[in-house]
Amino acid sequence: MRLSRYFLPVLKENPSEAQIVSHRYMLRAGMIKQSAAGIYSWLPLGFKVLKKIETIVHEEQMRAGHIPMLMPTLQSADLWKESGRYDDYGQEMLRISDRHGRDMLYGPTNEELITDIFRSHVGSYKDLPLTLYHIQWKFRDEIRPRFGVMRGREFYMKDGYNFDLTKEDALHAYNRHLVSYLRSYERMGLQAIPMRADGGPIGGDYTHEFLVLADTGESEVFYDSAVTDLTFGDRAIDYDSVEQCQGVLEEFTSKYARTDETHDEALFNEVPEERRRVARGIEVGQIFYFGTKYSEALGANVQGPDGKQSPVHMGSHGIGVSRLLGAIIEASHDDKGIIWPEGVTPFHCGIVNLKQGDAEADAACESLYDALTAVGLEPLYDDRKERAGGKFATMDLIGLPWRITVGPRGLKNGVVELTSRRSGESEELSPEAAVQKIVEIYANHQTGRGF
Ligand code: P5A
Repeated sequence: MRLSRYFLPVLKENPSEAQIVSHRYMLRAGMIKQSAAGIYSWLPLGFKVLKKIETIVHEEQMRAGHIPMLMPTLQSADLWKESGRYDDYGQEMLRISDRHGRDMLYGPTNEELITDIFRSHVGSYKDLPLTLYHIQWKFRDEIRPRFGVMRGREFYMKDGYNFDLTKEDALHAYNRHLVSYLRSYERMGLQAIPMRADGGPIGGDYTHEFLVLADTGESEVFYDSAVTDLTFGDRAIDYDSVEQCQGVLEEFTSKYARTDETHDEALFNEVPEERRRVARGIEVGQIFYFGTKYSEALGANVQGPDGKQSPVHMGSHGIGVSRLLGAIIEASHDDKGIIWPEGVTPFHCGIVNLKQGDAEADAACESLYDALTAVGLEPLYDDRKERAGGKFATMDLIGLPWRITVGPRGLKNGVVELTSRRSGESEELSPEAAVQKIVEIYANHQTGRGF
């Protein structure tokens, strides 16, 4: 993409409404624009990162054997009246009536809708196990929408639902989700710690939230610092293996880590004092096992091998896809702007032309641009007639992890400069070597072209 042809409305001033750094940088980098309280338009740069995160979530869900689909944002109230949650959900639910006076709502979650789909089409244990998921906009009329996409009213969520014959099978699905979530967050450059939590309006008493530690997080958390040493890494996992998934769950959840809702001071005090931490975190996902809560209410039964009918065992599992942009920025920025992890960066690298209009510099930039594009990478080429300082400030603000700087002086010696956004370190390389290095950096990350 050439910056002269892109739509990147960066702001020079700090927007006064933004209280936390991620919100400030998302507005300043021209990623989002508020359209109403807690409701945002996703401008091209923000949309690109949103889609990268969404792609990682899809890839990891499908890798775990979960099946993608799409349900609508608007739902009929009937199913919610059947489950009893129409009244329970209270003012967080946006209620609408259509021209015929029928009660509708903008879905805050989809347990009822998916259970209805299941009961219409599945009646036998032979069709189990089954996990369906979608990534769709949700609406919760939060009393205090704030911090930009972090606590929105309209927000983008991955929500998955498992259907199993027995509690044991459903717990395997739960563990499978935990593993797939660990992998997803790590690909986004995040450490998200599973912590025992509360079921809230979704229900069930077996649930973990995934928290990214950050001072600006809305949740108070209590944990044994040993949990921050754990990483999933690139280990191979067989998602069908009950033992392997259970093993990962035990490894990642056996140490004390709880949100304030389930915090137990006596248990916490058993953690050696020097490892006890009280901190704040951003909830980027939550998994639930709630058994037959919805299947009983909606009559979603399956026939077992013995011919007997019983309500299907279920759980639901959510990732806050739009919230993740804020969480990643909270975890990865400096005073100049965002620092995108390679896995989610909107463009793989920036190209800064120090002397636009200089025939040699222009040609060198064009050839770098072509070489990177030819190997499937997406550069953002700042081809504007601007001073170098302004170009650097924009690149630093929007946070591309790598920048190639091209100027007549370097070209005389056959070199360009490759700079890491994270370390600030630069090295002089031939243009070919710079391309090669970027190719190597991204060899371990998803590289496909974004939107
Ligand atoms: C699990 C999937 C559920 O709704 N039903 C379907 C279950 N869980 S949840 O914890 O309530 O939400 C899942 C994740 O969505 C994100 N989230 C939000 N993101 C932005 N703004 C909001 N107002 C908001 N509310 C929830 C969180 O990341 C949460 O973990």
